[in-house]
Amino acid sequence: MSATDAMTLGRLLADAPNRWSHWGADDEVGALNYLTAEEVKRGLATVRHGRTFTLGVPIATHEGDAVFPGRWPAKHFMVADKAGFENGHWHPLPGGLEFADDYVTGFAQAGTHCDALGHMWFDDTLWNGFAASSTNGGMTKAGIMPIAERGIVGRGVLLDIARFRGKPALDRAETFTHHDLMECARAQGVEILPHSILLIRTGWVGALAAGRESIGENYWEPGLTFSLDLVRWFDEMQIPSLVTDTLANETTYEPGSGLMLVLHAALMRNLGVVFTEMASLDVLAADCAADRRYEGFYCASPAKVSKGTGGSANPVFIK
Ligand code: UVW
Repeated sequence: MSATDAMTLGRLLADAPNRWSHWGADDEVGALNYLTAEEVKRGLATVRHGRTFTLGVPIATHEGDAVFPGRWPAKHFMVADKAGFENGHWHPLPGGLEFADDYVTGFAQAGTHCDALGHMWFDDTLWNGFAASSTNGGMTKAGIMPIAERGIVGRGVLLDIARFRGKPALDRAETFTHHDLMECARAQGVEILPHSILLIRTGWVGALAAGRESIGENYWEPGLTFSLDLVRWFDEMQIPSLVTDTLANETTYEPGSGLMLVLHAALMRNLGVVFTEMASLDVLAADCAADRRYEGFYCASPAKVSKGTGGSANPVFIK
């Protein structure tokens, strides 16, 4: 194939649906517009027991957090602690109060996080047609703030693809499609409804944390893989948000073309689907397998990082 006929995202997605301008020229939250007050109440109505699951992974761990190649783990520093008071660096406040303070630094896209809709783009254009130059020096369009202000709240459906396939975790580069999601839902006895927030468990984050998988060279994680039908299905189902226990919410390369992170383009940039990556879903999945209930109230919001490309989150799922 010559350089001129090489496959590009523009060509691959030429006939794929696109929701730019659907919610107005200034929209920065995309498919979250599907999460109306009715959807919040629909999510609340799923709660039976009040069992609560927090879906964030630990960050700044002693072992080093799993991060996508090219990034590095969060770092945590103690700024004030008891030792600092003992060695005279710090002095008690009037009245005798002492304190511990710390400083955490790291990538917005490390640990469990939501991506801003403008986080990735091609052809110099972000979500909703905003110019890629609006990212210069900070996201002035489609950054994380509008998503953080709105929150991601509604009916969540867990699709445990790993358990469905009878394995603790999917393999490196193992893929699945929307047909697999629908079959998994059928097997679990749960319905994917329009506007459902999809939580997809592959077991990958758990496998990374346990050292059964590693980042290493030629990293290629399992996940959803692109097809035009899949993108149309997300659009027809009006899926507002996709949550996975992988670092990037999709398999790393599209097996047919070798293009990278195609769903970031097809779902995030073009449809405005909000991605939450690196969620911890193993404990929730075990509970769902035990009581055979795979729906619940999902509630998340990223940190309000001014002009940020993303923000850490600790989503909550209530059954
Ligand atoms: C990757 O880690 C590549 O995904 P994101 O940048 O969307 O977090």
